[in-house]
Amino acid sequence: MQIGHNRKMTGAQCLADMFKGYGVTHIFHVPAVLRTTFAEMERRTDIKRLHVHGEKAAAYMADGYARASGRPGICMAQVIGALNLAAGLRDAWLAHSPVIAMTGGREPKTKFRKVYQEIDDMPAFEPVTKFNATIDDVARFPDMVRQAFRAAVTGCPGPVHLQFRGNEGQIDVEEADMEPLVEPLFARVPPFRPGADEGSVRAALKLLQDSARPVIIAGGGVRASGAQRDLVALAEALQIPVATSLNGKDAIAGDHPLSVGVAGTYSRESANRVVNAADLVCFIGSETGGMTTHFWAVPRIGTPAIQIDIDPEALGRNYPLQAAVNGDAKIVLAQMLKLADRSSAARRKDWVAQAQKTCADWKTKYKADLASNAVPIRPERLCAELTRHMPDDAIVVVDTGHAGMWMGGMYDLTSPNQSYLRSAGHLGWAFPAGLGAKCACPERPVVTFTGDAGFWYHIAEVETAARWNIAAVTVVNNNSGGNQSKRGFDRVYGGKQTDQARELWTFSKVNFARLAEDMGALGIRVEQPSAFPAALAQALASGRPAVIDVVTDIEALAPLAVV
Ligand SMILES: Cc1ncc(C[n+]2csc(CCOP(=O)(O)OP(=O)(O)O)c2C)c(N)n1
Ligand SMILES: [Mg+2]
Repeated sequence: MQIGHNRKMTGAQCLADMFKGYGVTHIFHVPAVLRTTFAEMERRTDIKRLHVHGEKAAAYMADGYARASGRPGICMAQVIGALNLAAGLRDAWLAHSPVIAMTGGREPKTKFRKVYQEIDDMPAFEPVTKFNATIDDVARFPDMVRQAFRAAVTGCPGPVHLQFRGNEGQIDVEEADMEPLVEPLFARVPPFRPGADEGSVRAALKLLQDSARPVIIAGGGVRASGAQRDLVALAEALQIPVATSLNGKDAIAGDHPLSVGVAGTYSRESANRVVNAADLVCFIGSETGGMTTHFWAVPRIGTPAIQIDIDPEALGRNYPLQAAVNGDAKIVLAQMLKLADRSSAARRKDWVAQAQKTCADWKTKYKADLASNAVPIRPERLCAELTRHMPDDAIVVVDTGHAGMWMGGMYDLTSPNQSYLRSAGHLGWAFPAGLGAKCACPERPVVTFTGDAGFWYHIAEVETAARWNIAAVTVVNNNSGGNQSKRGFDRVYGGKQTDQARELWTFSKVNFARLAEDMGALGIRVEQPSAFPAALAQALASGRPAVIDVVTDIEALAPLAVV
């Protein structure tokens, strides 16, 4: 690109200036990669360069950073760590999170000659990136970095990968005439807010207004668009119950009278019952994937459906549509609200009462578990305590497996200011992602919920959190095993496991509070349910990274999805 302000500079200087221009505040990496760039960053910027204990954790931190802030998260690895980094992009890919991964690569002069530590890494990045490119000439730094940011945040966001020539990206020492121009438009999600064609908006609205039993299923696209309040405003205006996907859990507070909970597999019974009793389903910013729909049983294929999405290819993928609306969720919801016929809400009075009764029935069914004083602690009680004591502006970060099931089903957000980020399937994602979220939003409390198996994955990053004083609070649901696996092993052993079978899913009992203390964090062990609120308050007030090790019941199994 000819832009007229070129000057001779090194790739390292150019890249450091571009990071600064895009507002990058943190880079998560395992050395040695782009060393000269790191030296230039130190001279030219205030960017924090977090040296962490593994490339996968670096990618998860960048992912948590990106999901919490909407700004691309940056992670880096040298050539030998590249596929560890690629593995860490898989969750970002599944969750549409704008992560930019940078790796060292190959020299044209020596490739295919069995260079130490080297393989062709590029194919491994293909399935987990929107844009996967090599930089072989230093003069390409400016346009390729701009393209990386542009690709990461536009349309449906997602990860990108840039491979720099040289196993450690030594191309950054070379000089060229360059302009470190940045495009602030592409420094965050969403860069554009396209409105929808008015005909499609009117068609969707008419279907909702005419319907007696509609339900909205709000997905992560609502968060990406910052459309939570617009969604609630439309639901209130037309009196439509709102279920969410697990990824979209923070689209509406759990205590809102129209909220019915998370639908799908890691879900709440009331949400699935309401969705399956609906005569019209309106998906907003949702992939309509297997997790959200319990593998297309909630709602059943054939249920009349409407879909609103920024990505035209998502429209109608799994449910034939009566109306397809392509646009940014916030703008489309505003368009709908402007045209909405509020008088049609009266038509849905009985339906809303039915949905609220379904929610009340759920609460009655789980009342005893949510209030249980049992020791070891019941996870339901832990979730209820988190609902009661979560700060108003917290970012809640949740792992997968039982952690996703317990928190998806039993925990409620109580304020529109709270955010909820969840693993898109990878065990071990939440702890480093929570650290990344805290780096992105240091002024907000971050509370991560993980099982012990999930915490073990990246436990070394407690030391990173202590070294950089990343004051995220991590709650470990510690049952000394991966007990989500229990049901599956019960099944294969014909209902009753042998003693040996437990070797396949249990661990030794470890006190994570003590380990955390040894690594320089605050560690608190909780064995009585009544002790949890004070532990959480102490952890949040400490201003230090904190691990609350909660000893829970290994026999407690999360309820399965109802159809
Ligand atoms: C990368 C990865 N590997 C394996 C799994 C399968 N998996 C899901 S939950 C789980 C065990 C979870 O154990 P823990 O975190 O202790 O939670 P618990 O079920 O005990 O509450 C496993 C192995 C996964 N989701 N991700
Ligand atoms: Mg466990």
